[in-house]
Amino acid sequence: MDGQLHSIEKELKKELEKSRYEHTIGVMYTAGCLAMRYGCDLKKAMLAGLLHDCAKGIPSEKKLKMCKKNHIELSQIERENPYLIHAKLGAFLAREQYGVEDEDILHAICVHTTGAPAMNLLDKIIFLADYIEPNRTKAQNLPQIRQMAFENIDRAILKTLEDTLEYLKDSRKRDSIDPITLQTYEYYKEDKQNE
Ligand code: DGI
Ligand code: FE
Ligand code: FE
Repeated sequence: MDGQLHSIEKELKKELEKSRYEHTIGVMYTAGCLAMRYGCDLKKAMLAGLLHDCAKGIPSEKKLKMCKKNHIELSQIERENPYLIHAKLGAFLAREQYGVEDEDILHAICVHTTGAPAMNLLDKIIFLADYIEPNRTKAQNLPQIRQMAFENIDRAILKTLEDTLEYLKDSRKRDSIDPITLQTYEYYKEDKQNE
């Protein structure tokens, strides 16, 4: 295996809880498969998949402190829901701690939780791989979205966003939905209608 991937894997194994580490490896290989399907750079997809949750093990208070110290700007919704911060902070750590300089990889890590309107191919691959990797079991419609991911990536993104919003509306206060998640959903809904 690629030396960089291998050494980061070893580091993450120490940083993350076992189940989170297994999820991370699942995302790395699923991102690799999607990269093969859609003609994306395989190494970049695997590296972004491997590192996407690298900040997940940091306690909320520490995440907030690290963002302050490193001038990482947070939105209101991120301050209220600190678990959302692992995306932005993960991109920062991927650069500072794991030595990744590729801006595409850092961007894909940064937008992996909420998505973003007009995502590039690598962003889409990481967003979806995170949702469908084999260790995921809870989301509704997983078999359908897993198949769709390899047939029509934009349709799979739209379905994932739709289900995530529905889940968030059911389980939390409506105002804890990140406006970026809503904007992303609206963007891909429009996009499908114009097809
Ligand atoms: O870090 P992971 O658990 O692997 O996955 P993730 O980074 O996609 O985070 C998943 C959680 O993020 C899931 O519970 C749904 C939630 N999420 C996605 N969009 C939003 C959101 N949570 C809030 N509060 N607002 C959002 O817009
Ligand atoms: Fe995540
Ligand atoms: Fe994840």
